Amino acid sequence: ALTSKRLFHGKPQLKINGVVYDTHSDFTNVSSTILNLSDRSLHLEPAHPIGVLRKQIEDKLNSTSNSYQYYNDFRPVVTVEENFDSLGFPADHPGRSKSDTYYVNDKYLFRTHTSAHELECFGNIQGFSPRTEKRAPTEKPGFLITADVYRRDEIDRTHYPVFHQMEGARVWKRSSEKSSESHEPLHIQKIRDDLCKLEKQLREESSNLVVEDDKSLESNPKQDYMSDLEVDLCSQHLKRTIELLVAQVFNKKLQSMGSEDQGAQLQVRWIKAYFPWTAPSWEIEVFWKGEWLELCGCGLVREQVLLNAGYEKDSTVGWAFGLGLDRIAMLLFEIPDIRLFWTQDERFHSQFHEGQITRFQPYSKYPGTTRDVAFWLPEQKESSLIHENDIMEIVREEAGDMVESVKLIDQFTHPNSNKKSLCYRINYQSMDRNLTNEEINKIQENVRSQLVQNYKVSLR
Ligand code: FA5
Ligand code: MG
Repeated sequence: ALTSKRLFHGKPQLKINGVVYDTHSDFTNVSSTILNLSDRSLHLEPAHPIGVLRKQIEDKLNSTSNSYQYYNDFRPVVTVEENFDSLGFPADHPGRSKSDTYYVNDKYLFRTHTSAHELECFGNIQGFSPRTEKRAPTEKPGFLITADVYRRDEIDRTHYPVFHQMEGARVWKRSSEKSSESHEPLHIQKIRDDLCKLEKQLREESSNLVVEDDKSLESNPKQDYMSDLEVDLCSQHLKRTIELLVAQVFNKKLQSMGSEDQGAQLQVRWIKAYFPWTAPSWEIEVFWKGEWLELCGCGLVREQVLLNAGYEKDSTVGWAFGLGLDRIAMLLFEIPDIRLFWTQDERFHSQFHEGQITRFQPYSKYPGTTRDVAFWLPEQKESSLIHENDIMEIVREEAGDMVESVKLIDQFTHPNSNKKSLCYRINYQSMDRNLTNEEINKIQENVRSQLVQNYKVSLR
């Protein structure tokens, strides 16, 4: 995969958010694009669509019970341990690969999800953190973490190498003491009470919500340490919490869309899923403009994660979710291209205000231009070292936000030589200004020569 010698000019170290890291030329695959994006913190800007959405969800989730501690300033570089190992990712999980993840070196990476901070925040609830040792316990039995996350990926209007997630979690300490009213253990009574409040709020505020649930635990097994009743109550609390936030966000949008959609149903469905650190697990999808849109993964936290965070065996049950913010914000604010979140153009920023969901008025659609690049891959052994994300990375590095999309438009294998040819179409278009043919030609030339230099392809 791509080595970044060129990007660091042979520097053995890299300074990120004030911390110095050693790099390894054969391991580091962080690009300067990523470095430049890593100190933006869009989710902290009160009038930025991502910031507005974050605040709205935080306020909503804390409106029922004020149970969630906020964490909004975790830095993006974490350890491989935090991002993967502590959550039980197997050694050969594809998410760990260098084609998917930005590594600073073999110990540090740009977090690929906000779950990387679960361990620390679970620890904080009871005043123990694996990194900071003892500290004062937070008063709250839950938390919400919002942060930028990084993934090497394709390039188009809905994919960007940095996006935003909100992690939510909630725990209940088990008790053997029984409630005098219900004769059930106190924590069961507590989960029931919490659930009751949520259900009431959902009924009052979101009577148009239609939920297709999947409660079957077949091929989505519960953990042995939890009772059937605990699994049932915690799962319901998790699902109602997410439904409440989804309903609030999407109903606000329905209302702002005017009278014809008033009273329209809001359809969501639960689908079983798999995550190494939750069991059982689900994803929620919402039906929006004729399509099912995936919003969030979640599940009941595996006890091993709680044990890793310093909890006593059998002491605690709880849930966690990870919600993607960018796609929701695009739909709410009617933002047609994910790159717009990152623009510095005042014509974008002046349109948005704290606490308000307003419709984006495109200021202009500047004309775009396309260029194709076609090449023969090198011999078998070496061609397997090129991942499509590496090609995306080269274009991203040369064109920055002037690239709208990159698509494979043709591939074939020569019948005699057995050599493989690929052709990519690069769509150049700026959100902010007109591009000249000259500058595009120059960028395209750089893309071509970087492909040759890094991957030994033969241009056609
Ligand atoms: C995760 O990242 C898990 N950490 C979620 C989780 C947390 C599960 C806690 C269990 C417990 P996933 O890769 O599916 O899962 O991403 C979660 C959400 O982030 C998705 O549902 C989607 O809304 C959003 N998302 C994922 N990839 C992208 C992308 N490339 N661009 C924009 N949003 C994305
Ligand atoms: Mg997913």
